[in-house]
Amino acid sequence: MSFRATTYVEDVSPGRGALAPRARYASSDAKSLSLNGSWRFRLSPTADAEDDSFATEGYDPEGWASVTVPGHWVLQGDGAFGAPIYTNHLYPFPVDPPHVPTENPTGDHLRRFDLPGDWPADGGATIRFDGVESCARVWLNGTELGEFKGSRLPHEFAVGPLLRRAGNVLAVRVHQWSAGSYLEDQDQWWLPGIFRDVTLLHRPAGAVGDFFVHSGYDHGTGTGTLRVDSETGGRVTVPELGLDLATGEAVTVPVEPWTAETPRLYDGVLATAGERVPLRIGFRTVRLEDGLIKVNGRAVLFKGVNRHEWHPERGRALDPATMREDVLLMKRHNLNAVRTSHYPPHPDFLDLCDELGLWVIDECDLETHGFTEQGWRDNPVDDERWTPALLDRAARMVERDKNHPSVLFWSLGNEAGTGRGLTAMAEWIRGRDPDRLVHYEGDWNCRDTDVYARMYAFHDEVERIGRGLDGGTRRRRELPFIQCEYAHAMGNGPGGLAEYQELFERYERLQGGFVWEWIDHGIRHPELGHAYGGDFGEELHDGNFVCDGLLFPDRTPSPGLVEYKKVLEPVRFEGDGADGTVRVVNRYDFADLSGLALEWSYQVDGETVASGALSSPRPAPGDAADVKLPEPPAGAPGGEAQWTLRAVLAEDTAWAPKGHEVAWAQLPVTGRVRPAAATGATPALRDRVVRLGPGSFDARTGALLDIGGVPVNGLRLDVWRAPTDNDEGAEWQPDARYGKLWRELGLHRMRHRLDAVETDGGALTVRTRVAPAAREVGLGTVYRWTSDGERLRLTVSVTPEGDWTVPLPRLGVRFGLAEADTVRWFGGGPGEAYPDSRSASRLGHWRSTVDALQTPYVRPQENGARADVRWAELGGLRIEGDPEFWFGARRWTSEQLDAAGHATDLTPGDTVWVTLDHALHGLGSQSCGPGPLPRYILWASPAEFTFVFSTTR
Ligand code: IPT
Repeated sequence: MSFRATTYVEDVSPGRGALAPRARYASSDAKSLSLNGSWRFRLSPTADAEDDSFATEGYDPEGWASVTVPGHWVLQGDGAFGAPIYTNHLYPFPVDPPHVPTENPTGDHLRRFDLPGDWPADGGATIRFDGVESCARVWLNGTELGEFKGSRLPHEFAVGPLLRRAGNVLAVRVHQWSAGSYLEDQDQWWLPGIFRDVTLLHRPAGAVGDFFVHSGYDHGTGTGTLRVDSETGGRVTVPELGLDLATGEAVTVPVEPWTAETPRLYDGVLATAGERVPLRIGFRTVRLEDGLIKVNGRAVLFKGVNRHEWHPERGRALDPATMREDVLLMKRHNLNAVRTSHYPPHPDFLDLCDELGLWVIDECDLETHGFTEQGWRDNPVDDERWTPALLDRAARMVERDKNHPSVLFWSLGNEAGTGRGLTAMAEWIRGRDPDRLVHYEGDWNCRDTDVYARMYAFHDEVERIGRGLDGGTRRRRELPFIQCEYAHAMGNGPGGLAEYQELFERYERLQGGFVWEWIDHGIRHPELGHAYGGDFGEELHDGNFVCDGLLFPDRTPSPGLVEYKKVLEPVRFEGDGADGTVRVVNRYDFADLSGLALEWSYQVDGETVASGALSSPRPAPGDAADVKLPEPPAGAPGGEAQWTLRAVLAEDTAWAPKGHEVAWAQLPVTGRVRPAAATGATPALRDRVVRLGPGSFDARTGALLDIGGVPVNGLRLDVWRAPTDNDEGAEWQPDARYGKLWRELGLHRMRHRLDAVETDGGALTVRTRVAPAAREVGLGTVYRWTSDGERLRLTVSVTPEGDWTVPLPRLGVRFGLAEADTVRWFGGGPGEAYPDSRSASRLGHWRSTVDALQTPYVRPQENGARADVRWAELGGLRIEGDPEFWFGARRWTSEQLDAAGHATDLTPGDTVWVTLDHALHGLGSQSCGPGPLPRYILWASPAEFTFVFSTTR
């Protein structure tokens, strides 16, 4: 019998022929054969273009290409197999469910395999597909096995009688678009293909089928209760606990509990007549109690992130090393939770979460966001015809992942509106697994959920929710709150993390949040560096909205992740450096501080002059201990002094080596030493040049020419920055979007009018007005230069004129240097900082190159500022600030940075452009959340700031 492709492709049912879903496990003794590797491949433009003959026995795939499985064909073949498409929520095809376009790229895949010599002759076998996007039809040795949808969910087929010793051929036809695509409208690249493992599994007679490990923890008695339900019976042993019990039988014994902070696993074995299966048992109980999410009796605070699976070359086909790297990076950055946005991850990822310790919200592969364009009309989640498909998805997730202690929540999906189908999913899940909680954000009435979840709620609303003043249904009022997405990490940002964390810590009802998102989905590209939406000629796309992660596509942590790590620190040092006492606060939910070594050091002007171990009592979770600091080292030089306190790992752990820094703080002892005045010299005019100490100036324009022979180009007031994604803001934002308003006002094309150059007594004074064409607003700007003969001092006075209703991007000066490579500074570092993202900036003596000061945001934008700089040296100049300033240096101008679309558009010029800023506008996260909080908005107001220049050569 044969099918017209469209009958199953556009069928709303989940599929046909697959086995019932079951737990995922790796057998100790049953054989398996990976079918990953090189497969023969033929791409057709439509679902029915080619007949099914490729699946018949003896078919010769002569002339076919090859692809690597797991993989996405659009990311292979150098463009020969089509291209990726990026849309946020728009369906890239006409919305007419369940129909899909005639242009439906279809990949026929063939894989020959022989059984290994030791493959047993008896028993059965299955073939498991861990992920195929979006719809597949499967044949083995000419016999059709069935077809399925549900891209990021496993599907298994019984193949026993069809298998041969040698010359097996597995044929898989994969369609990019199917009815399933309507359920998979996540904000990500559309990437067809067999992108997760394909495995042949031997099923010995009497093998384990499905099983469910129940392993709760009673914090009152310190005991765990183990019961393993198995459809095929068998015995369970846990040698470490001396347990040997039948499946279905429950025992209670003293145990150490599993938590994300203390991921204690007990090895066990489930043995049936035909198979032994290793178990990794974590005892823990999660409950909604007193309006709080409690694990093992304690309320937890989620320090989380949303993780899409991403690799810049392989897309969502992740290798084990990359998955491990993700978990290690999360642990090393003080994260304790992950939401698997927006689909169940590769199953190995959850093993890593169990082993290394992360709380997990496991999310179903479901999003119908594009229906928002039509007011959610015809939304599949509210249409009974689709309910079987939704239930199938829920079951495939729960059954596969139910034995992971790390999973606390089942999430129904993301951005799918509301509807009966979601309720049906929640009901099925509760029936199957009453021991976990249900999450879904899309229904603010919380009809089906155990937590009130929101995304991108602004700080003030989060505070209202924390105080219980947000109203809502009775159900909602009884529930704890999490931000399942917040702090949109697109481009430079997010700003405002510290303020969110303060709220989460202050109000019990607020149980934390999950930053959006883990990694930029940039695709490695030979000409562009990393590609984003539109770079493959898509007719509809959402640009670089797909690059909104805490990691760059190559997994380098962005400054946003460094900031988040600081904000999440599980140990706080609070106190007064001058007074010499410090309070050590344990902010873990479960762990004591015995795994950490505490250290102190003492710096003068950024140089460490003494250090040692800090002996401190080890406060219990939630407690604090007061510790006396040592006496400041005798004979320390005078200068700006501070204590630095650190908590580092005392021993190697599974996720970081001994010495890894977990937390730190700096406590000032004495204030900063301000630069001495530089006055006394008198300006002298010769040959149209004014000389003042080491400086020379054009006598007519007052422009600075050089300092002690170091040419200085175009020093002047600067207010422009290349707008960040968060400056630009999302179109739907209700509040002012300053990036747009700045450009409308013309802040990127300020004109500098010279009003006067005066030499009076000991100063050269240059009076100007800085303003954009067509507007009445301006900045009266006076540059006053003085010198003591050695050093040259500039005081800039700025007086806003007119009605400034829009803040300034920055306020400072910029100038060009002909040569500069190494930069040294005393101030905040080592990384970039902005007013509302500066927690991780630590005061010290730093050194970098100009190139290394740049932060490589996938779409170039303002970056690289260093905070609190006392002095900086580069290109033969030393610059001291009074007050401290924001420092930046780059080989292109802000205007060039602004014009660039990709990193490769930036070509270094001959000049290093230096910015010395008195103030910067905050970052916020308006690309999908709030703009900067009011205190970080840089309103134009009268300002005066000073720099003292000297030469270092
Ligand atoms: C929210 C989505 O859940 C997420 O997938 C992603 O698109 C994120 O926004 C933005 O990057 S939905 C948004 C309309 C709040």
